[in-house]
Amino acid sequence: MSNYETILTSVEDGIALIQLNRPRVLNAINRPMVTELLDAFEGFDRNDEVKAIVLTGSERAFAAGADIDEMKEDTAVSLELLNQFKEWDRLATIKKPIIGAVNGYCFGGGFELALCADILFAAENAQFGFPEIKLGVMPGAGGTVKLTKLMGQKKALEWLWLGDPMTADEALQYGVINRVIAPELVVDEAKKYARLVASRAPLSTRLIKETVYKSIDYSTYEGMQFERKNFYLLFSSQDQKEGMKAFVEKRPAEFKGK
Ligand code: CO8
Repeated sequence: MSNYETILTSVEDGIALIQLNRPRVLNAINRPMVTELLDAFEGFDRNDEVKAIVLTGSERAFAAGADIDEMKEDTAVSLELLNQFKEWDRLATIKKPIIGAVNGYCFGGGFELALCADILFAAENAQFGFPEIKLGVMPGAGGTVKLTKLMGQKKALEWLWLGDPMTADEALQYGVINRVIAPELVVDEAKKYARLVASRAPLSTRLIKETVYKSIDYSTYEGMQFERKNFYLLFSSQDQKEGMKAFVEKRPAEFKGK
C-alpha cells in the first residue's frame, strides 16, 4: 500500500501496521528509515480511520541498531550540523497508542525505537541490548535515559557498561517490556491488544498517554495538577456524556472520539 523504501505499512480494522523492512542488514536504521518512519507515524496519527499503531520488524530482527555503515565516518561537527535527532524527537509527539512487537535482535537504535512504543510485547527469542560501548560510543537516542528510568540506575549501568544482550524474560523482569509471547504470535497479540485499546474512549486514551509521560518528569504534585486538568477536559467531550449515559442505561457505550 505504501511507497516507502525502508518500511512497509498497512491498515486493517482501524489498526495501522508499520514494519521495518531492511532485512538484508537486520533492519539497521538508516536516515531515510527515520524520515519514512516519521512520515508514516505522523500520517497515521492524523488519519481518523486509525485508532492505534503496531510497530514491528521481521522474524530475525526488530532492528540490529542504527546503520553503522552510514555513521562510521561521522564527526561531532557533521552530527551537530545534521541535527538528525530533531526528527527522532517528533516520535514522542505521536498521540495514538503505539504497540511494539519485537522478534529477534533489538539492539542500539533499534532498542531505542522499540522504547518509543507505549506498550512492548516481545517474542521468547527476542534479545535486547545497547552494544554501543563495543563500538566506542554510547546510546544517543534516549537509551541511557529511558533504561535508567525503567530499571533503575544500578541495573541500567550494569547492562550499559557491558553492552551484552538481555533475554526477553530479563527485560520483562526489569519492567522494560510488557509481555513475553511465542514468536509466531507476537504480532497477532500486539494487534489484539491494539484493537482492545481502540475499543476504549479515544480521547481518554490520548490524555492518559500524555499524563503518564508527563508524570515521569513531574513531581507528584505537578503530575496530579496536570492529571486534574485533563480529567476536567474530558467532561467537555461527547464521549463522556455517552459513556456515563450508557452506564446508567446498562448498555455498551458507543465512543466517537469527540
Ligand atoms: N548496521 C549496519 N549493518 C548491520 C548492522 C548495523 N547495526 N547490524 C547488522 N548489520 C548487517 C551486517 O553487517 C551483515 O551484513 P553483510 O551480510 O553485508 O555482512 C548483515 O546485517 C547480517 O548481520 P550478521 O552477519 O552480523 O548477522 P549475525 O546473525 O551473525 O549477527 C548481530 C547479528 C549480533 C545483530 C550482529 O549483526 C551485530 O552485532 N550487529 C551490530 C549491532 C550493533 O552494534 N548495534 C548498535 C549500532 S550503534 C547504534 O545503534 C547507535 C544508535 C544511535 C541513535 C540512532 C538513532 C537512529
